[in-house]
Amino acid sequence: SFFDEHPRAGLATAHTNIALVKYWGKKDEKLRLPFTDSLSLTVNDFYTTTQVVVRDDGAPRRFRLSGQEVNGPAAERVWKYIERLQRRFGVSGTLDISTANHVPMSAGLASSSSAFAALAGAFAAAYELNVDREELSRMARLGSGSASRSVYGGFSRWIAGHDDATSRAVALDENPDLDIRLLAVQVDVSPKSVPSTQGMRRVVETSPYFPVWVEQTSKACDEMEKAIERRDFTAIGEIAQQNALDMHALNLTARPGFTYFQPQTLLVLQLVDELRHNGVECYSTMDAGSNVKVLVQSGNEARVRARIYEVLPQAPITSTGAGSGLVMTTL
Ligand code: 2P0
Repeated sequence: SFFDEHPRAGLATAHTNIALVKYWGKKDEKLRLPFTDSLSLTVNDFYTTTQVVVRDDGAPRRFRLSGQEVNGPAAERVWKYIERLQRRFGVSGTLDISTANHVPMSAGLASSSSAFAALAGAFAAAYELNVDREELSRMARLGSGSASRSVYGGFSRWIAGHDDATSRAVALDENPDLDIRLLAVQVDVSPKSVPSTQGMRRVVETSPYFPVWVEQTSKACDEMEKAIERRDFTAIGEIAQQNALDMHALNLTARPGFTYFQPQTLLVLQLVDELRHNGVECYSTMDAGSNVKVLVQSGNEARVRARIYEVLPQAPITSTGAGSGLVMTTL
């Protein structure tokens, strides 16, 4: 019948998340078990949609990004990940994967969190796996650590755990009743100097300050969770900004030290502090790159944008709010 011939297929959409308390260091690289919990906000405007088709007609496997076939290291990472999931769930078949990232280049945001969450979701939908969201989070984690948190909307917390079964994210507040916006300020377009996997490995292996980072970040997670419960924007911003500064300070203490800062990065960080001191409440955070994300409430967004534009008119600014979790469909 048509249904027997029709290949199994799954479709999923996941949004990018921005860590408010960062994941920066793996205890186990293969299983992607982190040293600490981390906590993030899933955003609305940046997302990945992925379709997985399972074929058994002898056609070669294929991975397309925005319609273009991808080969090389990026594709290898995807296929290694897929083979791992197939072994884990005891399923087989040649896959045809097509994916589209709706993450504007101008936002300067990494898309691996939405990419691996969407891929995990599309895989589960294609094979009609009977998995709950914590299991989907574990599956996403194996692709990219931060992807574990993109299974959920709003605020979520990745519980470090101690093995594959216990390391997964949980939802804290998927639909927060809190005015919070995120402005992504792109100060530099060049690819990041140190890929995050390598950067975190270097601090784990060489920084004498790494144990302090672990201790401070664990504390920051607990404080951040309470701040979210109280809907306390000020505390959320203060904790997020300090944790990002801690992470970037840690990188300088690796042997050899490294930094994601570019000259204009500092300029934006200073502008955010200046705005806040002048009564326009906003906070900065940064990931494994030179771009700055600004946390602000909607009433202050225009003032923040205007000031950054005044000083850095060439820096694109993209803004977004809280977004929803992984959505998946079996086709
Ligand atoms: C985070 N970042 O919590 C941190 C903060 C960047 C800085 O997770 O090695 O792509 O694939 O597990 O998730 C970026 O690293 O790393 C990241 P892998 P991932 O969002």
